[in-house]
Amino acid sequence: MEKLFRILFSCLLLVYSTGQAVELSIQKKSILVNGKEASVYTLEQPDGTWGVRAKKGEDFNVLLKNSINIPTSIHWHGLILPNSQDGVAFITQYPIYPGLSYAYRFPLKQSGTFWMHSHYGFQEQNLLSAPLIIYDPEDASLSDQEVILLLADFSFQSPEVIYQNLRCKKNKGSMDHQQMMSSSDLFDVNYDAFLINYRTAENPEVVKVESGKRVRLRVINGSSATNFFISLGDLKGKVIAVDGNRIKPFEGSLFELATAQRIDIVVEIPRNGNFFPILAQGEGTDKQAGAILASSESAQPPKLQGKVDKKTGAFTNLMEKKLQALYPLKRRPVEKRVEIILGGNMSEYVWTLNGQSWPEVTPIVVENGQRVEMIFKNVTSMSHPMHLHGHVFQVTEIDGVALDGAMRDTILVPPNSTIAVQFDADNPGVWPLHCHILYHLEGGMFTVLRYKDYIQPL
Ligand SMILES: [Cu+2]
Repeated sequence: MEKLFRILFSCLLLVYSTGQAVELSIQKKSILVNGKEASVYTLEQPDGTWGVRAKKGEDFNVLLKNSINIPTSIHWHGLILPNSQDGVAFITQYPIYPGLSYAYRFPLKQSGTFWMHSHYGFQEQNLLSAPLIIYDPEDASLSDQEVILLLADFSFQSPEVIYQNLRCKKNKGSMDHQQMMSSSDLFDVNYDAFLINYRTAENPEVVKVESGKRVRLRVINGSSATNFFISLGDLKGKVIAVDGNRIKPFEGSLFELATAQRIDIVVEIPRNGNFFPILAQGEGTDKQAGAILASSESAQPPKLQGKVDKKTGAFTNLMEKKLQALYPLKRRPVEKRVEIILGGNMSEYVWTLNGQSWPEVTPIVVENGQRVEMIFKNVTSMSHPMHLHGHVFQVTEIDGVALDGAMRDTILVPPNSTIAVQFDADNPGVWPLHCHILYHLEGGMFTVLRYKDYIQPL
C-alpha cells in the first residue's frame, strides 16, 4: 500500500514539474517608420506578450513555432544553458523550417535582463528579436515598476543590399577608402531611423509612471550594428546591472551601451515635472530614438526629434573601467590563456579573429574546469562588441590596468585597445564567440570555443 502511494506521489510530482510550455511564435509585424509602412519580424506569445518572462530557478520551457515562410533559429542571448539549447543554426541545431516547432527546456540559473534574437541569415537585421526577462523575488525591493526598452536600428534597404554595398564601398579604391575610414569609423551603416520598442522618436512609446516611485529601466541594445548613448535627460539614474549581472551601483545620466549589451538603470520619478524622455543616440550619428516616462495623463507629452543638431563622439572605455561586479569571480590562477586578435582586411570587408575568417577557423579548445583568460586585441579602426555564448565572463584588464570589472556576456573592444576577460570553463559544448556587429559577423568575425573531447552534435 505504502509503495503504491509512493508511486502515485512521484507520478503527481512528475506531472507538476512537466508544466505547461510557453508558446512563442516567430511572426511578421507591420510597423511605421518615418511615415512609411515596413514589414519586420517579432516573437510573440498567443496573448500578445513580446518575448518571454520567467523566474530564476524555474524551467525555461518554450515551444518555439516558426510562423514565417523561411527557416530560422533563435538564440537565447546571455543565458547559461545546455549546449544543445543554444539555438544557433548549424552549430547546435538544424534550422526550424516553416510551420515547424522546436521545444526548449532547461533550468534558469540566472536572473536579469536578457534577450533573444535570430541566429540565422540576415533576420536579426529585420528586427527578429525580443526581450527575455528573468525575475528573482529577491530583486523585487530594488524598484516599484519596470520599463523594458529594446533598441533597434532600421533601414528601408534590405540587409542583403546593405552587405553588398559595404563590400563594394570598401572595394572602391584607396582614396575613397581613406575618406570613408576617416569619416565613419564609428559605424558602418547609415540607418533611416533608430527605434525603441519598434517606434521612432517622433512616435514614441509613452509609459505611465508615478511620482516618487522608482522605475527600473531594462534597456536592451538589440541593434544590428549601432552603439548607443543612453541619456536620462533631467533624471539621475543608478545602474544596478549590466548584461543581466549585478554591479556595484553606478550613478549618472548618460551611459554607453554597445550592440547586444543590456543595462538596468533605476530612476526615481521626481514630484515636479510630468514627462521624462529617455533618449538613445547612435554613436557617431545625429539620429536618436526615444521613449517617454509620463507621470501625468492630462497634459500633452512633448515632441521628440529623431534627428538632432550634433553628432556624438566615439565611445571610450571610461565607463567600463569604473564598473565593478557585485558578485565577482573567485580569484584563482589562470590555467588557459588565449589571445584573440580582432583584425580585418578593410579593402574586401573581411573581418578576422586571429587572422581567420569563419567558417575556415581553428576552434579555441578549453578543458572542463579550467580558469580561462581571453585577451582581445583590436588592431582595426572600428570597435567590436565581442560575445561569448553559454558563459558569463568578468572584465579583468583594460589596456594594461587590472580591475575587478563587471560580469558580462558582451564586451566592447575599442580600436587599438586590449581587454582581458576571465571565466570558468564549466559548461561543456561548442560555443560561438563572435563580434555582434552583424555585418562583421557575416564578414567572418566568428569562431567557436570547443571543450576538449566534446562531441559536436551536428
Ligand atoms: Cu565587429
